[in-house]
Parts: sequence; C-alpha cells; structure tokens
Amino acid sequence: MTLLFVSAADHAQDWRDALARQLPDLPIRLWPDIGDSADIRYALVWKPPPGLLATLPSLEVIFSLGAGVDALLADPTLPDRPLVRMVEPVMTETMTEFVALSVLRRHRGIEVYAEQQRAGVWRPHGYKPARERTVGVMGLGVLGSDAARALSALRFDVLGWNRSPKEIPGVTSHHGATGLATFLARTEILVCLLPLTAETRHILNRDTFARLPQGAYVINVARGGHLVEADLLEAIDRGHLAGAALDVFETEPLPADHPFWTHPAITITPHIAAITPLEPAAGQVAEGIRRHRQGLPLRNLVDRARGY
Ligand code: NDP
Ligand code: OXD
Repeated sequence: MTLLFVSAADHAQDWRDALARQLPDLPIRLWPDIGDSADIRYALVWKPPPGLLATLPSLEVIFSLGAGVDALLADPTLPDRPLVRMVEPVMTETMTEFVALSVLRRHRGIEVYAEQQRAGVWRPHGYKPARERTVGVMGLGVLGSDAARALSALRFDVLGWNRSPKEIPGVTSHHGATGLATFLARTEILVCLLPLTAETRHILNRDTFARLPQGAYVINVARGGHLVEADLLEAIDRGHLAGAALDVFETEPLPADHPFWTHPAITITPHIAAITPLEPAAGQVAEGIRRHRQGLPLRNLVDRARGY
C-alpha cells in the first residue's frame, strides 16, 4: 500500500514528513525513486510527466495536489482510476482573500495612486460605493461561491455565472449560454474561477470582452488557458478594457519576454492566488486514503466526463 509523491513544484521531503505524521504505516516513495512500481497503490501528484501514472500496474487512487486537474486530464494515458482533487478550507479562504484584494484594488483605484506616488502627484479621484459596483464571478463552485459571498459581504453588487443554476444569498446568479450575455453586460469587474475544460478554454476572448461594459476589468485566477492573451491586449490597448490582474498563464513561469510583464494596465502574480497549506492538505489526502482503505466512498472526486 505504497504512495508515490510526484511534484517538481512542492517540497517532497516536507510532504513525506507531513503524510508520515498522519499515516505512520504508509510507505512513501518520492519520484523519481519509484522502486518496484507494482507496490504503488496511491499517487499524489502535481503535473506528473505524461505517461508516468500509466506505468504503475497496481495504482488504485490518484490524488491531485491541486484543485484544478486540467493538466492531469490532458494526459491521454492517465489510468482510469478514481481521481481526487484538492479541496481544503484554507485554500478556499486564501483564494477569497486574493479575489477580494484584486477587486478592491481596482475598485479603489490603487494602481492609479501607485503611479501618482511614483510621479509625486497628490490628486484624489472620484469614488463610487461598492454597492454601485457590479462584480461578476464566472464559476460558482467551491472557490467561486466563497469569493462571491465575501464580495457580497463587502457590499458589492455581485453577479454569478455557472453551468447549472446556483442559489447563493446576496448573489444574482445566471447560468448557461443564455445567462452569459446578461451576466457580461452588467459586469464591471470580471473574476474567472472556472475549471479549464473543453467548454471553457479561451472563454475570456474578444467576444466576451466586447460584451463587457466599456472600462471593465478582468481578474483571472483560474487557468491561463481560459484567456486568449492577444485578445486581452487588444481590448486593453483600444481602451475597451481598463486592465487585468492575472495570476495564471498559458505558459508558467511567464516567459521573460512576454508583453504582460511590462504592460502598465496588467498586474501579474506567479500563480499564488490560493495557498495550499501543507499540514491540512496532507490531512485531506490522509483522510482520503483512510476512507479508501475502509471501503468508504471517496470525497472530491473528479468527474472525467465533465472534465472537473
Ligand atoms: P469547482 O469544481 O468546485 O467549481 C467549478 C464551477 O465551475 C462549478 O460551479 C461548475 O458548475 C462551473 N462550471 C464548470 N464548467 C462550466 C461552464 N462550461 N460554464 C459555466 N460554469 C461552469 O472548482 P473550484 O471552485 O474548486 O476551482 C475552480 C478552478 O480554480 C480550478 O479548476 C483551478 O483551475 C483554479 N484554481 C486556481 C488556483 C490559483 O492559485 N490560481 C488555486 C486553486 C484553483 P456546476 O456547479 O454546474 O458544476
Ligand atoms: C491549482 C492549485 O489548482 O494551486 O491551481 O490548487
């Protein structure tokens, strides 16, 4: 009943120690030291090399270190085993903090004041209260619904858009293709928290931007694949969009010569919107393994047909 840990982005030793504290009897191997591949029953992974999991003949469950599993599902050789994604309350809280921060920065014009400070300019600008500012959240799942609730608590006029109908107190929800136009037409600050699927790839495109009001602002904290980068630059440069805050990119790390780095209307962060805290996240994985060992249903399973 061995677990294989595979991630180039995380501290493998720390994860091994944290898992060992939760499940002292669980043998753990750190990729690339797989040993006898027939021993591996569980894989805990973030962007494993494509094809790797298919070489594990006894694999029973795949645990994702991330909430989003698009990179895993993009591997055509991914074994047909239960796939559990990361859902962890602190991660949700940190995403909500980040969304609130990004929305408030835009709402209160902090970028403008930062630029004025660099130029030594003292100039107050007009203000409209949050209740008169409409924020639209795309994707009302674990993360999007928490962010939408928090924005509503800050008194923003909050809209949501989701695949299926969703009721969240304080949030006006729209759904499906028909709901999208109404949602976009009123959204001044757009927050993307969709999973990346065949349906949502490149959803932040020229047409979507054109349907937003003049001066709208885009916050993408989901996946770089949601955004058509050239369309964003074009919409900002012709003055239709005011700017964007981007945490995720088609290519990560963002290449050094990418135009986003130096664009004055674009704020960049290196995929840090949500933080996965080691101990509680290891606790979630350990709980999943315990449930599997006891024959109980696994939680937070990915539906492969839907793609999230
Ligand atoms: P969930 O699976 O909980 O929620 C996804 C939501 O999106 C669901 O409500 C779903 O609708 C909706 N949805 C799916 N497809 C569509 C569609 N075609 N049209 C409209 N709505 C759709 O995911 P999470 O909230 O946990 O995470 C969302 C994404 O955030 C992750 O997939 C990941 O890519 C990203 N992420 C980014 C992080 C970062 O640090 N930047 C960290 C963690 C996650 P329905 O209710 O009908 O199923
Ligand atoms: C993600 C994560 O899915 O960090 O981006 O969990």
